[in-house]
Amino acid sequence: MSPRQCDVVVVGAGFGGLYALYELRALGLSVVVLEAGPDVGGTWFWNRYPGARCDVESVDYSYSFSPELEQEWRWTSRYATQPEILSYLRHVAERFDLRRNIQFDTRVTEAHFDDGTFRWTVRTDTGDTISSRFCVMATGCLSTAQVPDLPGKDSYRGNVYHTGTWPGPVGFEGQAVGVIGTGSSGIQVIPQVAAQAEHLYVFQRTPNFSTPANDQPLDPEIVREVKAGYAARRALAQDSPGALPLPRPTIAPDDVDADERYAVMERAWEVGGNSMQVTFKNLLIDQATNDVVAEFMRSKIRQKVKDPATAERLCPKDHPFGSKRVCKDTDYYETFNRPNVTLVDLRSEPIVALHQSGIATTKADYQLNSLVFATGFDAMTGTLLKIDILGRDGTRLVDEWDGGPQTYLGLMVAGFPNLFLVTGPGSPSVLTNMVAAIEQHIRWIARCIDDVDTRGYATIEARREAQVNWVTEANKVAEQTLYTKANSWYIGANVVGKPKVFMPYVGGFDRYRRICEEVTASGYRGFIRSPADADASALAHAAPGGRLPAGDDHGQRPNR
Ligand code: N01
Repeated sequence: MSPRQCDVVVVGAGFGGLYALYELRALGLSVVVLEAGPDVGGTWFWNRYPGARCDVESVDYSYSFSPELEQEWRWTSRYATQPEILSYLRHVAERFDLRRNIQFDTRVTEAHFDDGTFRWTVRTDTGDTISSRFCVMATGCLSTAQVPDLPGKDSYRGNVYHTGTWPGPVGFEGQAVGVIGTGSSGIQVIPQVAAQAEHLYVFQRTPNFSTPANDQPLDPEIVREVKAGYAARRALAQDSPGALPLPRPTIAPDDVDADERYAVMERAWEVGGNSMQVTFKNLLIDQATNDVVAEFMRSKIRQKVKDPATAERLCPKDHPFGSKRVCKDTDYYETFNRPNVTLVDLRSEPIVALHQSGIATTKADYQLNSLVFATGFDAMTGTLLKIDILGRDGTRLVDEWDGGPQTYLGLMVAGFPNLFLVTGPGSPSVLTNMVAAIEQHIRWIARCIDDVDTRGYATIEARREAQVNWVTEANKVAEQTLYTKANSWYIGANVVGKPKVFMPYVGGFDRYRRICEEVTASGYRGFIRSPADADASALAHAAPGGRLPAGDDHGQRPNR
């Protein structure tokens, strides 16, 4: 049977895939979206553990592409819960009639480029084969759950969960529960489990910094103000390093006296959320500045946690503030004041093994009915490398990235024509408001594909030299910061054997966005478009394998 044909295959139907479909379809392209899950949502579909909530304010963690959507959707709280974000994405799918081009329950297993036809052949675990001119990997940065290979892992007979692949509603009443991991997911799930379980054991390897989310219902008056000024709010975010409408810090700790220094941090603590990250300038560059904030954060932990020994074990001391994702919590530290919660410090009593009924450490044996892995993800590269991606001359992406991911702008990889990454390694992605980063990438990709077509090219790909320069530049910027002082997932440190490369671009969303715009304006500097003699006036239809005719169901099952 000959494969289905389309212009673009998009992999994933989360924030990235849905918006890619919307933009690309608007260009008259036939698009097929392949999604492993049974519904839209991507990361926000699977991370449905109790307490899952966004750590970017809901009014900002939302699409900006449709002013009508902005005005009609009503967020109910400062930080949206996972169910609310999923409802939003379902609404987007309905409102823009996106579902007709999405095939659910379909995991992409292979994507192979053919040098002769300039087409990608995409295969799935459902036996589908699709042939497309372009392939957009909207596979998410945090979509492959990471379970550590602990001794005896398979002998444990209790219930096992991972926060990133949560099965649906789960009850812990009357149970002894263990949670391994105290990152953003652990810090959110732990208070929820503690409220249900008979006893909760928190297995902590590294304490993290967490600021209060100070979540609250959104005041309708504030919502009205935000909606009236959305355009300006989005514009401010576009010109900020984190793609967020936050003020830029202007002072260093030494610019003010001790009282004012403390007051700056106290005000930020009261506001909560991301405020602590914009207290002082150069917070992630200057160690002395960072020490001031880190010590303030530790003092707050000591105030909140009644038992001094437990408080001390919860104080992060091995990495700068913000060099790992700063968590936002609701009652996390207070949870350790509950009589039914025990903090197990894996630095002083490492895990020896899991056994049939629990976990043995070097000091004790913990009997557990359920075990929750809040142990994170094979971030940024894991999901892409699980797909067998073959580029020009049969080059495998997994081999190209053997020493760590190499991209040009986090958008394309040399040797892989017409393959686009959405918020790939080498772009600001996870260091920013992801929705804004996704929108910026999708717009860039859509424009690029349109340019390729209208100018009569068949392919575009990154020049290897441009890629090498970009990777060098991204590494140089990272090395000037304190980010590289932490064993974080940003650097692949959480996955045994993963190359230690700082993956996101740390130079700021505003700067990065301008670089991307300059590249487009320069006629795609650093990219090769072929055939070299394509005429600027050539029609898209004249290109090899040119656009399929648009039709009502053209994205679903195109007829050629
Ligand atoms: O994962 P993590 P996450 N033995 O990698 C521990 C986003 N997110 O799912 O630090 C014992 O941060 C590990 O310990 P250590 C957000 O971007 C956002 O929590 O490696 N422990 C760590 O404590 C975030 O950064 C939201 O020593 C082990 C934990 O597991 C990203 O997702 C909510 C271990 C993993 O922390 C990932 O967060 C949730 C082992 N063998 C997630 N292996 C919001 O928007 C790992 N750990 C709020």
